[in-house]
Amino acid sequence: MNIRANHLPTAEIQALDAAHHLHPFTDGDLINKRGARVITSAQGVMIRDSEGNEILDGMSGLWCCNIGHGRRELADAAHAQMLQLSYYNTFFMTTHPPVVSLAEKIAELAPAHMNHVFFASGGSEANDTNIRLVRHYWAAQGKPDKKVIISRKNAYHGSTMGGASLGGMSGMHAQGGLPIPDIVHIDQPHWWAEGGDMDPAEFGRMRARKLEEKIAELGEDRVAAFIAEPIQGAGGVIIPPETYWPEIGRICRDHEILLIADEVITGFGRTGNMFAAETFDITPDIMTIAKGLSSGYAPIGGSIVSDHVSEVLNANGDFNHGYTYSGHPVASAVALENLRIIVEEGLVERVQTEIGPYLAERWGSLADHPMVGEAPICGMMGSIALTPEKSSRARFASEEGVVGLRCREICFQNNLVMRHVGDRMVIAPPLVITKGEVDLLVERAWQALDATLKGLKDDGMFTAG
Ligand code: PXG
Repeated sequence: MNIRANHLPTAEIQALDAAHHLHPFTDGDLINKRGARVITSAQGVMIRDSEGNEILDGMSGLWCCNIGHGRRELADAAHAQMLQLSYYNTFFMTTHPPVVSLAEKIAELAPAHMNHVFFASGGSEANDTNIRLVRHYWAAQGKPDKKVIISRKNAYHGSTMGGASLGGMSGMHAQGGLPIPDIVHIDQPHWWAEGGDMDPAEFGRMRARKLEEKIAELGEDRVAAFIAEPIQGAGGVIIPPETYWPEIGRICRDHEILLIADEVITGFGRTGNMFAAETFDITPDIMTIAKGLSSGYAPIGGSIVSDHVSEVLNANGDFNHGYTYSGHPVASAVALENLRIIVEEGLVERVQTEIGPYLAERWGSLADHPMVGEAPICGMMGSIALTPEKSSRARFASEEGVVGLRCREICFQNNLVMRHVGDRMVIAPPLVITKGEVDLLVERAWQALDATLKGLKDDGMFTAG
């Protein structure tokens, strides 16, 4: 790997970071005392820190680097586009070639009934667009009261006021006066944690019907849309029972509710199809995209909308909404090159037929570990539930997340990035990971589980709560 020594000594970077940089989702006092881990370069599925450690990136950065790190073609695309047209906007009757090509390509890859894209700089902004868009859609058809959006507890839809309101994370709602009005949350389809003695299929149907109950409670005339991730990502890679999505689809159709599939994580090959809508046979009216759209090489996201939605939008004057960077030319050119690589290198088929099944088999073997309750996986996103007692799916006596955090720290020391969500560990490696790298990932995960278990036993913490 060609690594340039382009940085100050680690301690100096950490001191500057502590002095001037506020981090997302981080305890500021803790990071400043301990010093941030400094990542200096990356190639393929490996990231490298300022101390020269080579770490396997089991999270594709933050669920985004689908084609792997460090591809020259994307750097070349950005370079060429910056020289040609570094910036121009898409407001007020203008457009430019890269955004047009990108929109055309996305329409080609999306389900047949979805042919228009409204661009944003990331997933949160795109979901803010969706809130305004679905309300405008119904208002334009004479139904201004049809504006409530139903989402789910433990969903993640971003960090803006709108995105975090759509999300169902109580810790986020607790800060900043959220959720904003007319967004409500129903229970999630998380069988392992909440299914009790119920059969998973029955539980899936029951949780889907929570949507129908909520629509009945509010009145159909007040509900604009339902939003959900096909697989909850930040919520812990929760793969719903297979009865869930068909029932959700029926309910949205029966009650004339728009269905927004938030594909920010699941899009662009992660589940073994271009979109998880295909994997779960969902027919969305809107899909949120970001992350894998550019594999994280440039900030870009958007909302793909179905033909009947775009027709209403286009027939009703100005949509008074947009971002300076909606369809940014450099981000568009980078995304287009990323999609070329995903398509021409057959990465989606690779996930479906080759590396996905291999990862599933190897990841599934972690379920044999004495501390693992389940190890579900779909394509290139998987999770493991940590438990002190497999048979009863028990939680630990310690506060939720304490064990998961310990395991994450041990993973990092063992040169593996695996994220924790409470006491669940999650992975979403780049789609280009090789079989040898999958073996390494699973080997390091197993070692980290062993070390976590030993530490818990030594500290008397391997007990159910
Ligand atoms: N929707 C979904 C489903 C996401 O996963 C967003 C929207 C927001 O996208 P932006 O680009 O605005 O971040 C996301 C983002 C985590 C984590 O800790 C997950 C995300 C972002 C940050 C952290 O798992 N997902």
